[in-house]
Amino acid sequence: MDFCQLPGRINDESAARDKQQDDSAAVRDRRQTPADFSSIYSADLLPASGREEMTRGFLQELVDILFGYICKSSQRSSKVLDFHHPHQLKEGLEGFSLDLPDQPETLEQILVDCRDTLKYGVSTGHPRFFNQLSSGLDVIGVAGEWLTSAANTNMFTYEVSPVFVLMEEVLLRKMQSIVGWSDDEGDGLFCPGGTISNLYSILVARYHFYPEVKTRGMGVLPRLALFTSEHSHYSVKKSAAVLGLGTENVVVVKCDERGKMIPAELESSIVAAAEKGLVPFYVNATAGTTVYGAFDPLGAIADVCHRHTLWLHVDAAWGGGLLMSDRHRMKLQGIERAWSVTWNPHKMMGVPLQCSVILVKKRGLLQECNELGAEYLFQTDKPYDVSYDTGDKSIQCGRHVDVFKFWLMWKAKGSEGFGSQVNKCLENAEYLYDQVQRRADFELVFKNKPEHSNVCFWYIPPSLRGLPPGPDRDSRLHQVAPRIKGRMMERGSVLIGYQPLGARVNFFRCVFSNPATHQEDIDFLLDEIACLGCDL
Ligand code: ABU
Repeated sequence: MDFCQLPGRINDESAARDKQQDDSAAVRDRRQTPADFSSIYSADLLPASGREEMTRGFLQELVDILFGYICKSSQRSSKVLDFHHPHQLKEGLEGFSLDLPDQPETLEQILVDCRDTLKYGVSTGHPRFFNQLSSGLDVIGVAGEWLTSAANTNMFTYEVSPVFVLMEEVLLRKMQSIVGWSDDEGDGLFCPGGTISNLYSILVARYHFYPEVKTRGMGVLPRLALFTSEHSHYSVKKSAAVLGLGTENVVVVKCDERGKMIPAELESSIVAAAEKGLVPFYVNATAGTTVYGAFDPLGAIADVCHRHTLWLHVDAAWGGGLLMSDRHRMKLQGIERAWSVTWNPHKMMGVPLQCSVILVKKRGLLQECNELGAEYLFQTDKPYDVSYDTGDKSIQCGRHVDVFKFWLMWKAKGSEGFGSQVNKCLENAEYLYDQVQRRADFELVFKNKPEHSNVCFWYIPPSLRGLPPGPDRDSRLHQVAPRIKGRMMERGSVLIGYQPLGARVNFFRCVFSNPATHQEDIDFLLDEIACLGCDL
């Protein structure tokens, strides 16, 4: 494939900065004598007796690998990804094999495997990774995850996680107060991702209105209806399927051009559903939609929910981070009226995956809804306040410790640090918006300024520039983003997502959640897209 050259200015500046980092890494490397692990096995490490030094040496090697990866992830001259097709990775590459052996392999091989795993993965901390809502590589967050893994415990009881359980309480209280709930309301849980947090919201909403469903099952329910916007996350429908409510009973409410739910449409959908014999009970409003980054008008939606006595959930998985910014939190005005909120710190706040929270306004509801009181775990005669055995609020038994890395990052940055991080990402979005508007080879998907860090646009290759709007231009434009993306993955210089939406053919969605991204990366992105697509 005949790819054009990378823009010189960007390369020169990036290479000079990367060289400084390389130099200091080289000095550091020369000071270390590489250890020989070619005949050492995992059985030679702790807990084998007297193996403290061997274990320290091995972990030191691993730290060096991770440190090298972290340095490389921030270097603009390094690739975002070294793409291989699944069959290539399965077949094995230069000594990297996914196959599992019967006999133990040496620690030297184990270290090579660690290096290769990172090498063939995607560098989501790279300043030019724009593909996902969660990105970045926070050193304190990584340290928190290491510690969590070393602690290797379970969140279900205070007995085995005294510190982490209390940290969870502290973080949940803090987030509830930032949402705007009073001190005597609010409950919550850290969950394995935003989809599960949204699922919890439907589960507790159903239990709130029909508590007998827990014991008597679906037979006690009328045909329940849920409401969510056409731009909302698919997890609402998925949860309706999982919870036995049925995807057909999820009523999809119309949005305006900008992707915001129209409150009048919500109200008429509720009335229409009731007239058809359905029983409305739950509304999901989105604060920060996945593709457009739109904020539903929460106050007006709360008014509708109040009039019809419906549970209001706000999916702020993506937008919740903006609550940390004095400049942007007003975009979530009305969130305090929600009965439950999803907020994913692993997105806009840059906490390493995974870190998602469901907040429920009514205290005790999660416990009542989910508790089963397994006597082998949740004994009531333990020698401490067993209300801290929070595990029965969950639909899981074993639950990963997601809280520590987040708590540690909050300590390290303070609330203000998160606020500045959010501000910077939104400044980047405005910069991209301005650049796209300025350039003749790009077109915005909607004209309004970004509210969140999402910027949606098409690249218009030279062959399409003179074409009138219509089905011919649309069908050709639809093929542009996937073809550029394919080339981009081969080249590995940058990564951005694309999708169609409604009547709009495939377009790029750029999102910023990595504070390492600078304006030069945004210039690079646009130049690279233009370069990869100029012959289409
Ligand atoms: N839960 C949504 C994540 C989607 C994305 O990163 O684009």
